[in-house]
Amino acid sequence: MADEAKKRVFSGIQPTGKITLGNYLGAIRNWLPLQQQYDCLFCVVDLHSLTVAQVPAELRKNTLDLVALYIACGIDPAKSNLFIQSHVHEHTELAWILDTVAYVGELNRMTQFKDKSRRHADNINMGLMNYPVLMASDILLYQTDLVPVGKDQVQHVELTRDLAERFNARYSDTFVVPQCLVSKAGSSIKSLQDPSAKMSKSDPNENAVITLSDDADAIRRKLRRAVTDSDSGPNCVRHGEDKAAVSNLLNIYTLCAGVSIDEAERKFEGKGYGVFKDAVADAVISVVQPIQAEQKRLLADKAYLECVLRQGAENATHIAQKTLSKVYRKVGLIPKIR
Ligand code: ATP
Ligand code: LTN
Repeated sequence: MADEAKKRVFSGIQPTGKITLGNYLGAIRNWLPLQQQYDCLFCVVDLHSLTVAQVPAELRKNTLDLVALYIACGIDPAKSNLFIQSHVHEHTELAWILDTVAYVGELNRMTQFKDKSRRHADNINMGLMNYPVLMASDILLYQTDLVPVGKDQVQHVELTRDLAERFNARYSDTFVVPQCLVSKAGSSIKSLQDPSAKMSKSDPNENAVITLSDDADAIRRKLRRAVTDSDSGPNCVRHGEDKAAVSNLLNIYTLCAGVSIDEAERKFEGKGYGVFKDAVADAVISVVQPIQAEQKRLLADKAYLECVLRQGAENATHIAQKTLSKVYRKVGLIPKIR
C-alpha cells in the first residue's frame, strides 16, 4: 500500500462520545476523496481522549464504534491505513522527545487547552496541556505531508510545523513539515442552539448537536428546534454574515443535499423556516441512515474489524519505527543492542 512517490495524509478523531455531523462534514467526509490520490493513515486517537475523564467500558465501545464508523462512511481499509493510536507505542515515545523541544509558554497559549481547562476546571491534567505535542507526534511520526482537519485544529497543526522546524534546525533535517488541509465548506459546523459556538461532541445540550447515531425523529426534532434569526420575510432563507444561524443550516443542507448555496436559496425563496428546516432534516437523514446501517453490520463482524486493525497497526508500526529510530539517533541515544 505504501507508495513512496505518493504524498502522505494523516488525520484522527478522538473516541470521546458520539460522533457529530460536524465531525463528519468537517473531517471524515473530506478524507474520502484523498484516498484516491494519497497514501492515507486514519487513526482513532484513543490516547488523546484520556485527557478528559472517560468511563473505561465506554471508551472501549466508542473506540470500536468509531473504527466501524470510519469504514461505514467510506474509508476503505484496502486503500487507507486505519488503526488505533495506542496500538502503535511509537506515538507516545516520539511525544516525549518532542516535549523536550516544545515550550511551556506556547502550550499554555493553545486555545483548546484554555477552553478545556475552563470546562474541566477540576481536571486540568498534564495530558491536557501536552495534548498538542502528542498530536504533533501522530503527524510527524509518519512524515505526513497533509493534515485534513476542521478549522478548530489549525492552531495545533501550526504548532506541529513549529516543532518540526525547531527539531530540524537543532538536529538536522528529520521531519517533513506538514501542511494543514481545511476544506472551505463544512470546516466549521455550528451548534444548532448557538451559532457562535462549534457543534461539539462534548456539548451538554443535546439539542445543539446532531450525532451520526441519532434516529430520524431525533434529527427532525433537533432541526425544528434549531435557532434561526429574527427576520421572517419572503427571503429569510439566505446566507449572510448577519444570519449566522440560517447560514449554518444552509451549509448543512447544501453539503448533505449536494447543491450549491445559490441553488438552495432559490429553492427556498418565499418559503418559511418550517419548510426549510424539514428539508434540512430530510437531507441529513438521507446521509446518516445508510451510514448507520453499514456501521451496525460492521460491528456485528468482529473478525473483520480485528483483521483491519491488526493489519493497520502493523503497517503503521513499520513506518513509525523508521522515524523513531532516526529521531533517537539524531538526539544522541544509543541504539538498543540486539
Ligand atoms: P470534543 O468536543 O470531545 O473536543 P470534537 O467534536 O471537537 O470533540 P474532535 O475529535 O476534537 O471532535 O475532532 C475531530 C475532527 O472533527 C477534527 O478534524 C475537527 O476539526 C473536526 N470537527 C470537530 N467539530 C467540528 C465542527 N463543528 N465543524 C467542523 N469540523 C469539526
Ligand atoms: N486533536 C484532533 C484529533 C487528532 C488529530 C491528530 C487530527 C489527534 N491527533 C493528528 C489530525 C492529525 C482533534 O480533532 N481534536
